[in-house]
Amino acid sequence: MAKASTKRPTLWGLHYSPWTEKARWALDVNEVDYRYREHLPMIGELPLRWHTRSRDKGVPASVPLLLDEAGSHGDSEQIARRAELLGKGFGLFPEGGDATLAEWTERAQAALEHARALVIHATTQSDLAQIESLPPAVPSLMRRSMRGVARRGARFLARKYGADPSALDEHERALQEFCSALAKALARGDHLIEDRLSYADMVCAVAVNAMNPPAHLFRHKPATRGVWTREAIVEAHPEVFAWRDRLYARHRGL
Ligand SMILES: N[C@@H](CCC(=O)N[C@@H](CS)C(=O)NCC(=O)O)C(=O)O
Repeated sequence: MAKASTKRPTLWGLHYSPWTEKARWALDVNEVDYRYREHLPMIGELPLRWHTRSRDKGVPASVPLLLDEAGSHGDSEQIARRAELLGKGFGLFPEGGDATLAEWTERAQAALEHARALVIHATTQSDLAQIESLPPAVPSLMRRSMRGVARRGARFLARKYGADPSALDEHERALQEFCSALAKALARGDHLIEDRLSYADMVCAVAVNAMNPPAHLFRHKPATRGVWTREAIVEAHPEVFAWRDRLYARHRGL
């Protein structure tokens, strides 16, 4: 049972974003009762900046963003730690696991940034993915003519996060290296710290999602699934994707 709270927390996120997924997963395993709200890049930028106005200089306003009685928590790891306090205290940050956790958090964050650059590049090249990314409220007759809005959204994110969509080989190589290192670490067992699910497993699994989304994502958006899929990496590291699927089946109910 989640601990009682006077105000129900609200999580703002992007449902397909791996960063949002880290926060949701941590809130869910902790059985925190929260409301979810979908952020719209570009359009939601100003309110997002306002809610995260206490962030450090130079840090972009981003989701996931958790608003609760203690204030705003604007970073996925901060939210996961908060989830441990708000909820049942699952134990995502085991004592003695700090060094391993810091190492994988850093590697997974770098992998996510490389993956984001590739997704943005692929999105700008795919008319269909741009159409699929428009909000469902846009009527079908208008979707094709409005795909430029989605393309502007992708370029906006590239500028905001400093993604370099021209260094395609470098991004791909970095992702291959991340998967090789992860496969090596997982050869000892399914968990990176002790023999149980921790935040280190979560950050790596969501980084893997950014190279090949789990089955429940983009089910009816084949072009979007395509821009998020790195075929060569999926072929080179089937064990890593099989691990992600096992983790999701056992610990995410998906
Ligand atoms: N430090 C943040 C980074 C999150 C992040 O990069 N979020 C991006 C995901 S693409 C985002 O908010 N994009 C939407 C926007 O900037 O409007 C965390 O780990 O939570």
